[in-house]
Amino acid sequence: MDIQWYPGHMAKSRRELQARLKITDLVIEVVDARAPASTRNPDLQPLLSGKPVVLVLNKSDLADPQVTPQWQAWFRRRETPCLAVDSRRGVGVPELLEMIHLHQERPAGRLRPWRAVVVGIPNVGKSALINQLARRRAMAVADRPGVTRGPQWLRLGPALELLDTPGLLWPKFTDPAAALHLALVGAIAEARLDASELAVRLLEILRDRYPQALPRRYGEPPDDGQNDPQRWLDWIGRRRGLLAAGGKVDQERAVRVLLGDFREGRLGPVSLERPGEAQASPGPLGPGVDRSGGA
Ligand SMILES: Nc1nc2c(ncn2[C@@H]2O[C@H](COP(=O)(O)OP(=O)(O)OP(=O)(O)O)[C@@H](O)[C@H]2O)c(=O)[nH]1
Ligand SMILES: [Mg+2]
Repeated sequence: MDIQWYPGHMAKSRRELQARLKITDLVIEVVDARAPASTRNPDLQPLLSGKPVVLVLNKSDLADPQVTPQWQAWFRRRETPCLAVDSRRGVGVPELLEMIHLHQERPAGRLRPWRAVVVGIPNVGKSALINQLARRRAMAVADRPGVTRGPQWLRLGPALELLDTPGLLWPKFTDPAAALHLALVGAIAEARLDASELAVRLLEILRDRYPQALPRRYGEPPDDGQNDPQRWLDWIGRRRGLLAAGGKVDQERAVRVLLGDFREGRLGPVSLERPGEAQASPGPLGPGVDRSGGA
C-alpha cells in the first residue's frame, strides 16, 4: 500500500481556498451527520477567521434521527448555527436558503455580488447540496472522494454566488477511530485502510447501539455463540453463500457485503458518533493510511 499522508493536490486546494475565502461573505461547512466530529476538518478553522459559518449536517437521512438533534443542540450551544440536511431529497434546503438570505441582508450600495463558499472534507455532499440550492444539476456528484477537482463558481441570482470546493483533509490524525469513521462514511478511499478493521468497528457500534439492525437485515444467526463481530461476519457470509474453498466463509466478501449495506443505508439509519463521547481528534494515524481521499 502506498503511503501518502497529505498529497500535493490537497495542499494546493487549501491555498486556493484560502485565497478565495477573502472574497466570500459566508462559509457553509458541510459535515456527515453520521460522524459530525470526525468529519469536521480542524485545519479549516484557522482559515475561516471571522467569517460567519453555517454548519450543515448532511446525509441526515442516513443518520439516527434521535442523535442528529442532539448534535444540532450541541453545536448551537457552541454558537455555531447548524442545520440537518438531506441533499439527496432536498430536506432542510429551504431552511438553509433562508439562513443564507438572513446573512445576505447587507447595507445597500455594494459593488460585487454576495458570495457563499461550501467547504468540507471529501464526499460529504458539498456538490449535491449546491445542486439542491440551485435546483439543477450544476455540479458533478458521485459516491467517491475527490470528485470536485477545483473551485467552481455558480451564480444563483443577480446578487448571489456560490463556490463549490474540492474536499479537504488535514495533514495529521491522532485518533485511529476517526480514520475508521472517515473511511466508513466514504471520505477516505476504503482501499487505504484495512476493510476488516472497518467492519469490526461498524459491527461493534451496531451491537452496542443498534442491536436490531443486523438481525433485521440478515436474520438471527442460528447458534447462540458470542455476540462478537466474527460471529456476524460468518453469518453474513453463510446467508449470502460467500464460501471459499473448504466450505469456510470468504471473509473479504462478507466484509464487502456488510460495508456496502451500511453505505447504502440498508442497515437503517446509524450514527457512528454522539455528542459527549470521547471524540475523535486529529493526529498521526500510523503507517499505511492515506488521507488523500483520492481514488
Ligand atoms: N443519502 C444521501 N446521500 C447523499 C447526500 N448528499 C450527497 N449524497 C451522496 O453522496 C455522494 C457524494 O456527494 P458529492 O456531492 O459528490 O460530495 P462532495 O462533498 O462534493 O465530494 P468531493 O467533490 O469529492 O469533495 C453522492 O453519491 C451523493 O449522491 C444526502 O444528504 N443523503
Ligand atoms: Mg464535490
